[in-house]
Amino acid sequence: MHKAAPAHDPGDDELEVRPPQTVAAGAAAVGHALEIAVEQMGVRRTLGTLLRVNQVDGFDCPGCAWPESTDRSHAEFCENGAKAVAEEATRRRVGADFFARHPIADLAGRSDYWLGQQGRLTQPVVRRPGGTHYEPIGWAEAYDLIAAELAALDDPDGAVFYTSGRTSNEAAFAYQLLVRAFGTNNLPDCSNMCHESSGSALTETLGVGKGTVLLDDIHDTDLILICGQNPGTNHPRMLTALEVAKGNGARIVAVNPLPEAGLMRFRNPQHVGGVVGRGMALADRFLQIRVNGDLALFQALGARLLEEDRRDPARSVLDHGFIAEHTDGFDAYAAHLADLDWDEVEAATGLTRAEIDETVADVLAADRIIVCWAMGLTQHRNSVPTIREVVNFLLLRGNVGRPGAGACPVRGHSNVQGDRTMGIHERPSGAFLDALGAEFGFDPPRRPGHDTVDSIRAMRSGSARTFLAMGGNFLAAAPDTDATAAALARCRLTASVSTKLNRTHTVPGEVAVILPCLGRTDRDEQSDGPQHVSVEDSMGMVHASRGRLAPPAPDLPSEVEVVAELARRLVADRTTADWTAMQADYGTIRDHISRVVPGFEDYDRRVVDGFTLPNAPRDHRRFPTATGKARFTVNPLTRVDVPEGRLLLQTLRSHDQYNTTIYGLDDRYRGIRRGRRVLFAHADDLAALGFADGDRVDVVSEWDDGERRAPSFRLVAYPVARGTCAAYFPEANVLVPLDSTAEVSNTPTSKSVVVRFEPAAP
Ligand SMILES: Nc1nc2c(c(=O)[nH]1)N[C@H]1C(S)=C(S)[C@@H](COP(=O)(O)OP(=O)(O)OC[C@H]3O[C@@H](n4cnc5c(=O)[nH]c(N)nc54)[C@H](O)[C@@H]3O)O[C@H]1N2
Ligand SMILES: Nc1nc2c(c(=O)[nH]1)N[C@H]1C(S)=C(S)[C@@H](COP(=O)(O)OP(=O)(O)OC[C@H]3O[C@@H](n4cnc5c(=O)[nH]c(N)nc54)[C@H](O)[C@@H]3O)O[C@H]1N2
Ligand SMILES: [Mo]
Repeated sequence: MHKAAPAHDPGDDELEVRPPQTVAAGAAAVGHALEIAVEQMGVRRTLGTLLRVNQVDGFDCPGCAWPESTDRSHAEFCENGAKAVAEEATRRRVGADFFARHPIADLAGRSDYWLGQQGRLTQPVVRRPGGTHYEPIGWAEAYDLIAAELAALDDPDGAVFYTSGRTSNEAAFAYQLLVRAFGTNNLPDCSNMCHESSGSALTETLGVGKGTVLLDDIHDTDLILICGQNPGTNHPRMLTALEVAKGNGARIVAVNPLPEAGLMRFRNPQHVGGVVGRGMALADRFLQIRVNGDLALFQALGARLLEEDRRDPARSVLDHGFIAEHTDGFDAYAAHLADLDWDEVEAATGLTRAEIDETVADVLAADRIIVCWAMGLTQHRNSVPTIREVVNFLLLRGNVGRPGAGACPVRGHSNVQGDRTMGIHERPSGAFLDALGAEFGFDPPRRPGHDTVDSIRAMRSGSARTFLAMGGNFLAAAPDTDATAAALARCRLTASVSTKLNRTHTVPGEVAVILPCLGRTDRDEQSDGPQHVSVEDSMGMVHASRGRLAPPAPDLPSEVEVVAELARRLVADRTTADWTAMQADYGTIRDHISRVVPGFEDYDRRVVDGFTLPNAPRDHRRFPTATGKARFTVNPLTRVDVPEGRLLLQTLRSHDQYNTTIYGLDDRYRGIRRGRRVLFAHADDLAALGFADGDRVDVVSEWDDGERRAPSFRLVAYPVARGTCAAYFPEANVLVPLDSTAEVSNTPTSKSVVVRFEPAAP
């Protein structure tokens, strides 16, 4: 039995608010996952796919980038992984008849949930100049059209090539080669909106823009700080690792403005005892920090450790041996923190001196410490300095480059880290370009390209006129939805390689093309036989992924094939690359990669069993920074100024979504059902502002260049940190100003937006 896709969205009056839950996962999670999976895939397909997620011979879960354990249980997936698989392996289809029935104006009026629920795209379509509908186009004609538009540009920098983080290593490598052979580094990607701040800060301070811990380190450590991350929803398999860590005696400190269910208590659905029962308390300490307070928190921890060290030099509070041998900048850092303004720390963090002192006691009791973080740290104006302070904190006690210790930025998309390793980067290193040019006999462009925000500016000003997306949903993911829509609409051509319909398709350029493609779960047959691809997880482990399902339409190309088709038309004679051979056998692409990207030697053979990429700080305490040492840095203590009568808004994910893909309208752990236009704020803040739970308000963001408005949100009194509030991404993206970005990384400040409320029009 298959239910049809929803014909309409539930109205606002169906929204239900209950008290938040305090335990994550357990039986409810398994039940909910199976319900969604069976609804989309049917029973047979559900069993056939879910048993293959993250197995050695199966496909990599298209959900998060959390690594697989080497002793994989049969059910190495989680509720939200199951939803991600169901979303892709659905039996619903979008064909030519669908586009005939729904003009673009109609699609533009639909919700993200409705668009995604229509099913897999099966046929290439085009919107011709002035057209009101997408209409069918042949594959060859579609490729010809895109190649001709690109070839007609007088400057290759007039094109923008976006990538989302699901693209495999093989497709990503081929894609960046196509783009650089074409002549530009305009390769913005979802990283620019995600962990760019982590990459920037870690590269500068440790010399490698990736984390320094492996799964075994998490399992066997003394203290884990989890900052700005909601693993119960976004990395559910991480809870299993935390459970192991706790079993081995680790303490966990959760740093979050919200008491997220997954941080507080966990019932592991993979154990019989976990399906029932009360589960295990995860966080030993909950620091309910104000939004944007983490820079101050880590400075405070650092200042207190320095003070303890001075008071009792015999106690080895700091690892002076490590500091002397492996770091520089310590004296300037210590001098800076000697003047720390504690009133400012309390104002920024909302934490008491006692809470900070108790955390320092946790730190002093721990020989090995890991700091994990995600978007709660990376999407603020001062995110790069914040993550530099995380590094300072780790360096003080030598918590880098030894077992059970280190920095753990927890990545989002399942291959976002791999895409960067493969060269999806608007500012590639000279060494990468040298190797690429030598391998393919050409001279890659050296000018830095546009990141995501700069791409929007370039399209808005008309200096970029062609937009091509390898996956993702640029319009809904980017900040300042109205500005981004205006930018896309100004383009001569917008083209998307996509598995599902999404908001980006509803704002076409003068000419717009949608090219459907295979996903992770689909079988990929090329002329040399069935192909597998490979991905890199959050901890630098690379492994193969092989889909097995019959594709949703017989002639759907893989992403590699789309790249090869365009390359043969556009750049055939510009490099020595043999695009037909690369498409026929992805092993050929892996052979190229093995000669261009360090750490991938003998890639094609080693990927069968999987391997871990080398990481100098982690493996050898070698720090390839500008000075050859790990670097202490000095960062001014800053925070967002929130005027009277305003709150600081962060935008976050519900439990039923994958970024802009909305699986369902519930957020079970936070007690929300059948609706997404909610705004969580503290009851006392609401009262002080003259509002109450249940009121409908317009949310207005205030920024240097004026105001932005998101109409009609229901206020929900919720235990968030005082002075702050939260709403869902992507509904709230319209409030994030395009020019409000992080220093250095240029990441939109999706977790720091100053807002006020106005009563909504009745
Ligand atoms: N099921 C599912 N899985 C996913 C995704 C998904 O949408 N759905 N998305 C994937 C992607 S691309 C990513 S990047 C990750 C995202 O994973 P997360 O970073 O966990 O996602 P967010 O919902 O943005 O949550 C941010 C968390 O930070 C907290 N926070 C907000 N501001 C601050 C702050 O100033 N300080 C601190 N300490 N905390 C703060 C919020 O309360 C929230 O708990 O998940 C990946 N996995
Ligand atoms: N306000 C606010 N904005 C944010 C964030 C936030 O926390 N707050 N988070 C940011 C973050 S962390 C990220 S990573 C970005 C996410 O930005 P994106 O990666 O651009 O967005 P997604 O929603 O993951 O993209 C979903 C679309 O990808 C396509 N797709 C799915 N699988 C495949 C595939 O295998 N191949 C191809 N070709 N297409 C596929 C489908 O068409 C689907 O509609 O959003 C950012 N935007
Ligand atoms: Mo992300």
